Amino acid sequence: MDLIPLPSHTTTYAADHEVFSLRPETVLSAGPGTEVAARWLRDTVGAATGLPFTAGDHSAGGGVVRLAVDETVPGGPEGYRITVDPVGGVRITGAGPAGVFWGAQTLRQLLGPDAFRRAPLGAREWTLPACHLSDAPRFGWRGFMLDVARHFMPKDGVLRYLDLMAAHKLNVLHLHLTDDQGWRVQIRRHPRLTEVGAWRERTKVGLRESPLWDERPHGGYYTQDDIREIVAYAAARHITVVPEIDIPGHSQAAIAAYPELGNADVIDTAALGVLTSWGVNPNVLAPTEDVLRFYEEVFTELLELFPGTFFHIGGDECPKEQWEASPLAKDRMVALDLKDADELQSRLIGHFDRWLADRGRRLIGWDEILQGGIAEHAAVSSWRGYQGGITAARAGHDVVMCPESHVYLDWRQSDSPDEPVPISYVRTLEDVYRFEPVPAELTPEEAAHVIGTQANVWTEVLDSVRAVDYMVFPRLAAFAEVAWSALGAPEERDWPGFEARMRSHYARLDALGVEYRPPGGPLPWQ
Ligand code: TNX
Repeated sequence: MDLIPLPSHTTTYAADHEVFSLRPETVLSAGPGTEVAARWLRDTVGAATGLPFTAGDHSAGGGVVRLAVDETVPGGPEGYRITVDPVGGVRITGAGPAGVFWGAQTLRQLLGPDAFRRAPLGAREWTLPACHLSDAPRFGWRGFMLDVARHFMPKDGVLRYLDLMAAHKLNVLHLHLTDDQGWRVQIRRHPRLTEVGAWRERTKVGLRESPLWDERPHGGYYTQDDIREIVAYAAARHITVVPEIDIPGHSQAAIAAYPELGNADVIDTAALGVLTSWGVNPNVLAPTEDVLRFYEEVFTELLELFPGTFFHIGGDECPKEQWEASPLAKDRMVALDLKDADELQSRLIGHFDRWLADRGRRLIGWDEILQGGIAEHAAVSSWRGYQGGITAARAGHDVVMCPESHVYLDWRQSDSPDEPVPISYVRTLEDVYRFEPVPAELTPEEAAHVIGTQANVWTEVLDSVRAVDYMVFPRLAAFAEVAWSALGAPEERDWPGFEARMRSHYARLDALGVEYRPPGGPLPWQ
């Protein structure tokens, strides 16, 4: 069966290798609350198998695939059970609609790799092993962050990544929509953000000599309708999209579009273009009321597009030199009785924390938002190791653990000189498999604030879907298992067992068209 992620609760199988055969006459009985899962099964597994999955409660001899919500299924709203009976058919029961959907994902894995294609290879029998399986996730936030700012990923690529996330039972797509090098979402009130901010001249893609080194212009953005489509496509897979608008650092693309957003009393902001190099950048937003109003207008449009609770405001890597040199910023610090620029940043984040809370949303930011005092309702993405997350959890704030030490998927996968993207330290598939999101030093009450975990892929050197695939897979499969399954302490984990299951999983990824890093090392053209 080789399921990935590993079902976290008891699994029992019939010993005698009996199977249930899905047939054209097999009907799909979808109870209340199972519409999303039913549609996905019909559209996706239906396309791969050629089976019609006709709606109905009884079948003349073809058996039934029954979907139902039953709140007594254990493990929280995403828990589910599957029973495959050789005669009667399949029953997927979820504690809530999402549970049924994750059960449908498991069902596709039980059908074998060709169930992951978009059309049947030919007529064949589709069988499921007789089994009983019960499963539920460890974490409620199982995230994947895609940096679409450094290199734009066209809409189709994002939709495909939502499919890939669903196949791995990941449920939060964090879209890093803005950075120094690009602004990637249309804002009606401030059109220059994309007219100017979405395009840049000649950028070096490689960090040093690499096949990806190039100096082409680059650009692209999502219209508001594109975003509506992405969000709806995600919802049809029980995935929430969390937008990130990075402030007050990583904002040069916005300043290039509207120079008044920058520290015009210190530098000539009108001379700034969209940034064409990488790294931490001193050209940050001015900490003024006008800038707050501008971003309230931006966020107002985005709240209409993104219905999820969390809204990510970045907050990372904001050098304070310009604020320290700026008479305007200094006046503000004096007026507000602040002792330093960190407190000024904390004020700015605090403003949006309250602004979002007033609108029924919650702010999340990178762990730098702890500096100068963390805002009242804020949650933290802990990226500079575990420490930010530990501090936040101890102070009663929710945390998503995504330490660069383990789950930065832009980091190289081996020390081979043939690795196509030779950045930072080696993080192997096994390193990711042994990643533990909850630090041992937290008490159970503190640990309850670790609401989940996330793998992040930054795209400075990844300029295509192929390049992203290579860095993300197979490591995202290991991450998905860490996020979903109760695997125990890192040193106790069954790495050989995971590797063995991965052999079947590579066949699924092949059928999905994922260009993962092969276990034997990079291919000559990668
Ligand atoms: C740090 S992680 C960053 C990103 C870079 C990344 C490269 C974080 C919040 N900031 O801007 O892309 O390192 O690995």
